[in-house]
Amino acid sequence: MHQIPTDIAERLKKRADAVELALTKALAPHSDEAAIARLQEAMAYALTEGGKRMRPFLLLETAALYGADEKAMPAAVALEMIHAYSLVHDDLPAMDDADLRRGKPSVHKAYDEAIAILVGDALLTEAFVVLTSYEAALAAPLCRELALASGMLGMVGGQMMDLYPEGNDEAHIIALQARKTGALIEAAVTMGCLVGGAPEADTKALRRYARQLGLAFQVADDLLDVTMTAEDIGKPAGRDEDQGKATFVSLYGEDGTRAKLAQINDEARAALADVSKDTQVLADLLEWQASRTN
Ligand code: GRG
Repeated sequence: MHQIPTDIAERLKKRADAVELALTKALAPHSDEAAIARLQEAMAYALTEGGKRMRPFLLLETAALYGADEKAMPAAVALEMIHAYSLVHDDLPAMDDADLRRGKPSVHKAYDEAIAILVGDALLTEAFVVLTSYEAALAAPLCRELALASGMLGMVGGQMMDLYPEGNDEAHIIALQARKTGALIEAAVTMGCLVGGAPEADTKALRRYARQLGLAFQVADDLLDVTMTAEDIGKPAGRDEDQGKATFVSLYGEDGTRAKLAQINDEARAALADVSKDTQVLADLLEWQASRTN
């Protein structure tokens, strides 16, 4: 069993606070037009408070390997905007129909359905506005990476596979999660490498790490669904079972899933060994995420 270093939680908190501030600034200036001001308020509701900010953390820590964490903040903001949009749309009645998100009413409950759709649309598009603050030679690959990871063959494609499943076996779960949640996690690392100007061999190894981390994230999420109460995780209990969807836990049982998580983390650590920099923080992140409680 690997130890969770005490300072990873502190480091996450520090980065999360900085990201929260940058997200708040990204939504300013506040408009004088009532409708726009309401949209901005609903976007801020979706975007700020309560998120773990794991994707921005990963992006900033990857860029930090190459001394570029400050420069990477707009990329981290853009990535979190895409993540927040996906959660707002995922909670809609037409999708997961969730009344709660992060322990408080989801956007369509706090506002209404039309506003929730527009909040998602606006966060998605603003993300790319934020990326244009980089010089053109960097903005273009960042936009491409984020668009590919979040679009047809990435997160949206994964959501489609989830809503209209064609299988219930391990291969199907892994393929859909690689797109639905894995693609943005891999994009976090790739965008950090782009901002930091990482050598190609490092980028390749870090992407391998991120693919394992993405898988580990989903496995840990499945474990949380069975080990935490609905109140603990702020969402309705038994969601996936209700829809008859297979999860890692339904396939392997709780102990088998924990063994799977350990094996995935080992593979992620092996990928980190091929990076030319000191990647201890990224290794610590594996331990932290495997034992997270939300
Ligand atoms: C609607 C286009 C569209 C996509 C939705 C990501 C996603 C795709 C849906 C989320 C559904 C879900 C519960 C997936 C399990 C893993 C996951 C992405 C959890 C939420 O991410 P966290 O835990 O959230 O990083 P916080 O609140 O910390 O930001």
